Amino acid sequence: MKSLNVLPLVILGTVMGAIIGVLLVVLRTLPEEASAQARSIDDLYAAFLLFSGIIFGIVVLVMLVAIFRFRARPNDTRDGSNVHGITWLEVVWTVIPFILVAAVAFVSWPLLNENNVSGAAEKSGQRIHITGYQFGWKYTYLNEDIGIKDSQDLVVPVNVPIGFDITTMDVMHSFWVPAWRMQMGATPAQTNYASATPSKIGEFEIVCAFLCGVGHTQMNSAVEGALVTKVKVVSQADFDKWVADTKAKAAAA
Ligand SMILES: [Cu+2]
Repeated sequence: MKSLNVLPLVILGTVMGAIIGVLLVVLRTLPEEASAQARSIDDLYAAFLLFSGIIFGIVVLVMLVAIFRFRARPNDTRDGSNVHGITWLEVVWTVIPFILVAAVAFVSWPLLNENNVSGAAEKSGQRIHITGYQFGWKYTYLNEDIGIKDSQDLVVPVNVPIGFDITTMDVMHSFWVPAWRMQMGATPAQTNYASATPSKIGEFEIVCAFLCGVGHTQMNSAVEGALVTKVKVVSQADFDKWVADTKAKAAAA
């Protein structure tokens, strides 16, 4: 029976995969980083890309060589031998993915905790309730001194931690601000929490990240004619002015 010498393939696959990984890290075209948390998320993403590239290199190289080496020759109509379980191999292919997935969790969990600024938002930032619906978002500002309800626009002050409570009136949606590297599902009959500290003044896309029905594309502010508007990050003075104007308009109506 033919065999395959796997070790050199693993070494070559690691090198090729590392090159692919580095290329992906260098060439990646992520949106600008517009929150205090974005940098650390991107660094983690780059590490995972490199890691995934290496696994990809090994798996694909071993697979391609095996496909070539064990291919059926013309006129060879024999069946393959009937292999019925190789315990050590099954243990290996269970333990290795377990270790990999656990390692990913071990590095992600502390970072997600560190990036959670809900507590700071509660003390000295803004708290905003987001309600998703088919097909848009409504924002209610929970800080008592603000009291804006069901706004169609999301305006927030720069460099202030913002805590979001997210829910939905109908189906599942997912509130995503790519430039903040923040995404959280909106689940019916449940409140989910997310937070971010916007670090750049400007307008940034808001995208619904779950396919939520025929109007799903309308929940992406990057789509022309979309109902959802971009989030506006402004200075504290401009934010105060927006709050005063919005309240005056509501009072007049
Ligand atoms: Cu949606």
